[in-house]
Amino acid sequence: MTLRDGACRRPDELALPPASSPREHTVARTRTVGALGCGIGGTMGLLVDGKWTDTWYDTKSTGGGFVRQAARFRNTVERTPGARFTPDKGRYHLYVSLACPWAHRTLIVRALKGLEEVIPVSIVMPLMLENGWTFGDAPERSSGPVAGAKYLYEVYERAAPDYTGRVTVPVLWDKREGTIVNNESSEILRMFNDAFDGLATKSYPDLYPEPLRGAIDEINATIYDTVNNGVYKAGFATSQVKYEEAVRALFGTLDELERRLGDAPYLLGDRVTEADWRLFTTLVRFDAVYHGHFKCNVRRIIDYPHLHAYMHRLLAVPGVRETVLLDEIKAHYYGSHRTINPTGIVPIGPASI
Ligand SMILES: N[C@@H](CCC(=O)N[C@@H](CS)C(=O)NCC(=O)O)C(=O)O
Repeated sequence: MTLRDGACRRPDELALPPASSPREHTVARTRTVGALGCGIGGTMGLLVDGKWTDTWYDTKSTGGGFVRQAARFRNTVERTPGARFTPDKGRYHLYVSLACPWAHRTLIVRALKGLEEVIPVSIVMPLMLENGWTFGDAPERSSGPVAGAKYLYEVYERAAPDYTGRVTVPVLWDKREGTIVNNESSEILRMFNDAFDGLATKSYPDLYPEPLRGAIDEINATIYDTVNNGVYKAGFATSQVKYEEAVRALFGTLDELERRLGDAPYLLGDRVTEADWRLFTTLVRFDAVYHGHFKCNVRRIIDYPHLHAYMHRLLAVPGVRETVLLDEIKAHYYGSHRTINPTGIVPIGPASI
């Protein structure tokens, strides 16, 4: 098994497009190394009354615990005639990061339904430092319909000049009104599954079928709290107690999911639902990033036979592999979170996931 160019995959295992050039990362890293901060200023920011401020997550007021802010833009694209936002080819634009597990959900459903031509995408650069998410020079890295923007926060400013809050991906942008429709991945995922179904070029089973909704909501809630957001609660904790609380809950759920997946191929039985894709984006990053960078090192996914096979079952679904760029994922996490990895060094392993 050879490790090439710092890749964490066997070349035959994930045939993926290359990440941004290592030189690009090095340049950005050198430029910002003086701005490292721990807790107050430094390498990540938010908008306050429409003004960008370089501020890391505040964990002082929560006893060292990381608390994720609720998304602010919560409109819905719906098929109801006369609705403000109705599905339409080319009307909407999606802003994502390939590193981000939340944005990844939306990219997966977009790929599964063949919505690539219907909803074009802009992919921010891997590093998120003192200006937050940044656009690049390549066409797919550009700011899309918000012409001239260098940073994602300008997209938020355009939608709400007085916006206060974090500037996150994914963002669903409406070209017609020139505003953000929604910046909550779980809701964008459902819109792609449902409202955009009539524009889909590939048929894919409903990910939120009526009879399973209660069970999906229930398992989503546990997985969101202890796994999807759980890894962040572990990684961004600034107290031992909060860190351990998060890690114990995380592995409690993973152990439980391992038992569940011993009996059925998917979380809710024989059919794949949105709950599987929401879990997948965390699992696929786990061994390469969360295990080391976020100190979730009790076990790796590869150590769980059923979870590991399940992750690979989902990875093998046509269209999904192309959405998983492990080099870019690693470059983002290890390079951007300077409070927990001040050198920005990106580890070369694991050899495979
Ligand atoms: N609730 C949001 C969370 C999205 C989110 O936190 N995205 C991260 C990237 S993984 C982000 O953009 N963080 C920037 C920040 O917090 O400043 C969703 O699920 O859409």
